[in-house]
Amino acid sequence: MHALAYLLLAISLPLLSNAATPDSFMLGCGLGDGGGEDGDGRRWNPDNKYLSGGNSVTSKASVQDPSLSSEVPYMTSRVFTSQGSYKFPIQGTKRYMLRLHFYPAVYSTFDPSNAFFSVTANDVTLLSNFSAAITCQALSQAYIDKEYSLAPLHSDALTITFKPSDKHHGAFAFVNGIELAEMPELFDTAPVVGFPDQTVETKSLHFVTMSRLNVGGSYISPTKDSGLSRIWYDDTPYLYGGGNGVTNEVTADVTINYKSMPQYIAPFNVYATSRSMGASKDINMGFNLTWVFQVDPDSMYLARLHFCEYYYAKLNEIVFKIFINNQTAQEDADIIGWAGAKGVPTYKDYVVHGKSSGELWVALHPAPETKPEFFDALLNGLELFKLNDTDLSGPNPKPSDMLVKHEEKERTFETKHTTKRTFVIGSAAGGAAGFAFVAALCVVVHHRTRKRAPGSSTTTSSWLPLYGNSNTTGTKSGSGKSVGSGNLAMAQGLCRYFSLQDMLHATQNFDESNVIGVGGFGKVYKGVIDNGFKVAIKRSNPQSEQGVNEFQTEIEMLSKLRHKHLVSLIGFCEEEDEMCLVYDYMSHGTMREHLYKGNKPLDTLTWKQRLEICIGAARGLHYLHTGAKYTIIHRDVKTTNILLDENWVAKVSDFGLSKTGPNMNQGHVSTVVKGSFGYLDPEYFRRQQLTEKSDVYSFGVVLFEALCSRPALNPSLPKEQVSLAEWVLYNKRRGTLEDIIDPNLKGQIKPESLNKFADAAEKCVSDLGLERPSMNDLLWNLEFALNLQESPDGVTKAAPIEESEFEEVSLGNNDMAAHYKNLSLGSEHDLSRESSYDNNANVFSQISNQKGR
Ligand SMILES: *[C@@H]1O[C@H](CO)[C@@H](O)[C@H](O)[C@H]1NC(C)=O
Ligand SMILES: *[C@@H]1O[C@H](CO)[C@@H](O)[C@H](O)[C@H]1NC(C)=O
Ligand SMILES: *[C@@H]1O[C@H](CO)[C@@H](O)[C@H](O)[C@H]1NC(C)=O
Ligand SMILES: *[C@@H]1O[C@H](CO)[C@@H](O)[C@H](O)[C@H]1NC(C)=O
Ligand SMILES: *[C@@H]1O[C@H](CO)[C@@H](O)[C@H](O)[C@H]1NC(C)=O
Ligand SMILES: CC(=O)N[C@H]1CO[C@H](CO)[C@@H](O)[C@@H]1O
Repeated sequence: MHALAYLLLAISLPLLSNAATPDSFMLGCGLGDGGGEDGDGRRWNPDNKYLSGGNSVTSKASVQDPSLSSEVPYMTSRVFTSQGSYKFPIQGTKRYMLRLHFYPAVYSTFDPSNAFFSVTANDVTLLSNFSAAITCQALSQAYIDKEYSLAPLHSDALTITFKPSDKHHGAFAFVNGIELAEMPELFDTAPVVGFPDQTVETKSLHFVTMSRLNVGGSYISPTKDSGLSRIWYDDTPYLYGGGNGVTNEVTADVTINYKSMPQYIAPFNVYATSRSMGASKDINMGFNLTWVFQVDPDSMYLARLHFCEYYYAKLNEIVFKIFINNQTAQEDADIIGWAGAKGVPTYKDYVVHGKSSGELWVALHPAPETKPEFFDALLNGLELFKLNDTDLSGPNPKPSDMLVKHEEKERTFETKHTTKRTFVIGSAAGGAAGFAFVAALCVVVHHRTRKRAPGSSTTTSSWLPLYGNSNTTGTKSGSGKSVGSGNLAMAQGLCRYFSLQDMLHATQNFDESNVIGVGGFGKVYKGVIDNGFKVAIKRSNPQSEQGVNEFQTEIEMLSKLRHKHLVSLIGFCEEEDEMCLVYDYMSHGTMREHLYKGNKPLDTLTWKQRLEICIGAARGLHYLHTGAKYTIIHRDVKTTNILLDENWVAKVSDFGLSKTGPNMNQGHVSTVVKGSFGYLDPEYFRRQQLTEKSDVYSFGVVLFEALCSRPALNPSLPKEQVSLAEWVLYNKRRGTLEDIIDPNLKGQIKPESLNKFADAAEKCVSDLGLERPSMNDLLWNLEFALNLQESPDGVTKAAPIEESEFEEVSLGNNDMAAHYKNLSLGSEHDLSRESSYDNNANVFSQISNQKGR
């Protein structure tokens, strides 16, 4: 049956590319003659030529939110004060892709909170009573893009009508950008989940995109799509619980071959990455690999699952079940059976009726009944569309109370200070500023293993089915999960919500024996949730009044930053004045505790392990610096903030953050000096200007620590030796570096590797930020040092990239975060309370010292 589908799709249709086909329009509404170009280099034309009737004005947005991906088309708009339309010539027998872009800013006298309107495309309702402002607020985004796929309209004109609501006084309509393009018919008859005999003819239905995910991979920009300018997002935010499985990437020896399937079904990168359950049969049998989406209640949805297998080549090696909304959609999914061979992409469509809860679940589980060779399940991509023949609209999502409260506070703040609203991320140089500092990231465990080889033990034992038999739902109201209609990506609820009961249970009523650290905000406990999953729980001091709003907002705002080398925030609890943050438990504790104890070097890590840890941490920092469209400066990079999981994978922790009235200048943030002595960038200290190079400096000190196994500052030593950075530089310049490296490493390090490493570390601690390498360059050098260490004769091959190659590509593009409003750092507020010098070091180190005892 699928072969047939492919054949149908294979009928060659013109691929859409930007304005390449005659039936393709990209209008920047309100753009002047000549149009403009967006950040991806795509051309947008003025809209007036297609306007047909209605009272409208064009207006420029009064402020440019820094998170806008580009000025065009968002900064100009067309505002309709009465019903108005655009009219496009189309072919009545073709399917069309329509995207509407909305940036709810103030346009001259028009306040976006008054924009309630409907949009129709001929007779199809796309939006009704739509508020872009409310939708964006609920999603913590600056702008919203809506994507529709319209079935043949049997008309030679498409009229898109904007109509201000008559229920709301002073309502108006606006739009910033319209993309319309003919598209190939991507859809066919699809089976209905739960009704074995039913199918739905989707060719005649209109679609609105709810989600489009590159499972196990990362953001794919419109220009990288296979001709349809779609955006594919990372799937991690949608994963349910801690049972995230493992991600896979196609290896060089496998070629992805589309065979007869047209490329426009999905781009190469979607099929080149996947997520599977892992290598352990027992663990896999115990949980479902699950994604949860917030959708409009009670509608009809099409889920398109994309698959491509690259490890197995035979039938019945992996067979799994697909559940949608807890109903069996497929008993025996065998990718090789569908595709015919490894490396061949394929996809499956399922239609499902949405629940009134507005949640849509997709889950995979091995199918033991078919006696497959391996018990695993796999997914490469997932698209979710809402279908209807007349009405695709849905209610506005409801912003959570905490966001609303927060914004009110912000507004008061703004009028007082007339500074632009931004949020601040920086490191928790100390816990002193309360929860705002530690709320950090809500990173769902993102575990990337390169290979899913049969029987391989590279997958970890910690992939317990976190939610398998959990009591908590993770979706309680109050956790900020209130997403409504057809937003293209950003579902909320990346963090799991825990009840106080859960926390009490996990920590045996906050038993003192479970305390593994103490910080300014309170204590850190070891805990166990879900029958055995270990976590670290930071509990606010119940007396502390600080940071309630910050705590909440930061979780909401920042929860989408995630990376294999950043410590994961699993969730939080807020109940009866208790606030807790639940982190992934790092069973090997801090990097520091494996390097030295007191002032005594420890012989726990080999040179290679140290290099790998440094490389991991460097990746984490690189991601912070470049992974989002803004730069996140950690501000407190040190060996106690680099934690190690059970596989010795390094993860950067303690992204403290604070919200404040910032002083953003070009490329730096001027702020109160924070950080830990011994690691502090002298330039930052002198000029009080923070750049990402300050992190590079601190990281240079971390590298020295890895090499010498001694603290960054040791006041008990003779004066010239107190500062590790100075002492290393002094010795390096004298050629006596060998004398001060950890004696345990002597004879272990190849000289080439040592030289490369030491040179790189030395550059990091250059006096001037400009002379320090970027995290990316540093990463390259560290990998090179590792390569030199590992190559048998000291002769090196090309620099090892493998994993990083892929991450590199994705990093610059991880746009999740780019949808947030700007982030910055520093606060006068912090000043009084901040004291993060090393006399407090034990306090600070304990914060992250999640020792496993
Ligand atoms: C599926 O089952 C889980 C656990 O029983 C439940 O929490 C969830 O709400 C169900 N999902 C749907 C969409 O019904
Ligand atoms: C997986 O999901 C299905 C459908 O909701 C459910 O019946 C099954 O019990 C789940 N399995 C596990 C191990 O959670
Ligand atoms: C289409 O939308 C209308 C209005 O929301 C609804 O009544 C109808 O049931 C929907 N049709 C399908 C097939 O979901
Ligand atoms: C329009 O949307 C707003 C905000 O979601 C809601 O409060 C209002 O009741 C809606 N009006 C209508 C007529 O549906
Ligand atoms: C589930 O929750 C109930 C009530 O909250 C509690 O009594 C029970 O012990 C919990 N079960 C588990 C396995 O945590
Ligand atoms: C801290 C930060 O990333 N600020 C950014 C805010 O947005 C502007 C405009 O995009 C950037 O230039 C800043 O770097």
